Amino acid sequence: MYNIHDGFIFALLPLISLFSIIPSLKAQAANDIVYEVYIQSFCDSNGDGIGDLPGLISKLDYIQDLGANTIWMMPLHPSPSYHKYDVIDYYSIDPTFGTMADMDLLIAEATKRKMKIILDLVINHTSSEHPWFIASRSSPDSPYRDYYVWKDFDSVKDEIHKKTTTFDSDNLTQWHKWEGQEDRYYGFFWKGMPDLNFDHAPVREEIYKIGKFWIDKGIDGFRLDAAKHIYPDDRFDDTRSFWEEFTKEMRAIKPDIQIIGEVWSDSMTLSTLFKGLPSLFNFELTKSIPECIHAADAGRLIEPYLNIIKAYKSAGVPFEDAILLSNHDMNRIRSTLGGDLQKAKLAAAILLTLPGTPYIYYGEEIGMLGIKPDIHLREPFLWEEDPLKDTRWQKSTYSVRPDVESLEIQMSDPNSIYHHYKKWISLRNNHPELSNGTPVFQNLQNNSILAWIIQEKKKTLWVIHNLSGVEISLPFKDKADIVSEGKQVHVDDDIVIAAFSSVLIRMGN
Ligand SMILES: [Ca+2]
Repeated sequence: MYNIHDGFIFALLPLISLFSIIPSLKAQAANDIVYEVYIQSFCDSNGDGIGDLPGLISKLDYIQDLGANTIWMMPLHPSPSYHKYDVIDYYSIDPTFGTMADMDLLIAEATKRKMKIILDLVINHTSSEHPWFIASRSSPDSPYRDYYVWKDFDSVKDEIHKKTTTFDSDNLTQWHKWEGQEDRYYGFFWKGMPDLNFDHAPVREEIYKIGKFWIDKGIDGFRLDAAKHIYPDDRFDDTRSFWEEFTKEMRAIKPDIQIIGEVWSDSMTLSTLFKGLPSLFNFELTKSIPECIHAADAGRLIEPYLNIIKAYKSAGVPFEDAILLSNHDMNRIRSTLGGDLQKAKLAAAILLTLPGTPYIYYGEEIGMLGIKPDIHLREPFLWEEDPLKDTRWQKSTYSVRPDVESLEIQMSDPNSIYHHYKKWISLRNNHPELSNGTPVFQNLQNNSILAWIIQEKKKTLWVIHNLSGVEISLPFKDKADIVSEGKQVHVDDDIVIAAFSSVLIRMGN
């Protein structure tokens, strides 16, 4: 047991009060908890082994009971790929997932539960099998030719050489050949994903029409895939302007539309995008949470986090921090933490006590495992002890029983990671100051304690995470509510925090 010397808690001074210097800048709805679903792996309703929309509908009560109020659905449009990030029709549902009637029902059932739906919108590129591209690639004279970016191969080479092109890419492999065509077309990710040409006004009109279609259907927000790549890096200003126009167009249809962008970049670059993309995934924070746990060093989180927020606020534009432990493109958090369930629980408690909007990747709440390649990050959810109840479009490599216990087992075990998630989500939902408040980090003279306070009117909320593998004891010289345990301690009682555990304490009158 680690003992901090008596009276310590009262001797504390705020270590860093950067947060109080600049007023809170908040965009969009607050206090949401988002649950990211990979439809294919979630729940199958018709016995073909592939997760689908009716399956998801049947699990809305589960997601709501967990405490999330918003669902981010990974792409559901028809697509030749298993992951669906290359769309061939933005106005319909991939038949393996269901029908438009199923989607309408999902939206209605979500609305009935006051839950929100965020659609994954992939507009940087289409599939090479999208009718626009089929027409575009058919002839230089096609009316759809300019929906994509075509260039004469020699000029591509020339311009890359001279570095004068506006569509230059140091990587020539981003200019692809289509058989029978002299010119090359631009595809940032690969030849099956040709980039749309946002210099061409009709393309922008098509995108806004798609947005309007889904807003009219009743969805609540968009998660914008590959938002950094609308134009190549040397035209980043144009990318920024596009998103400002996009969000303005969407807000004209639905003023409270939620817009979340996926941009892999440094926080200073991100801050320049908030006008158009008022919420961005905080991937830098995603990295520092497991790092601070690994090193049992609070500074590994506090320092980068304060730098991120300082950069974000420097733009002077409202933003909503989208925080996460992992997603469909990243190793699952429990795997990052060596498979350790206690550490995975600690990571969850840290995420769920930090400001912003937490995004929980499906299966994280039952401690699913998975490391790259990507397909293993997207394994079937384990609902019951009977594996036949799982989706079975792929055989799991990492998330297998008993390494990962099924939800059924975990529901009857109060110490399961599932109940841990439920508890900390509930604490967050009942203490909006956690997401909206201003955390002031505390130096407890022990690097393995990550702690901050949030000042309420007359009370102080303490968030304390024990990053170490040993129990610690904190002497509180007053009456304190251990909110997270639902009990009070009295004068001269110590508050004991188990290894890799967290407490929420309220002090004051
Ligand atoms: Ca199915």
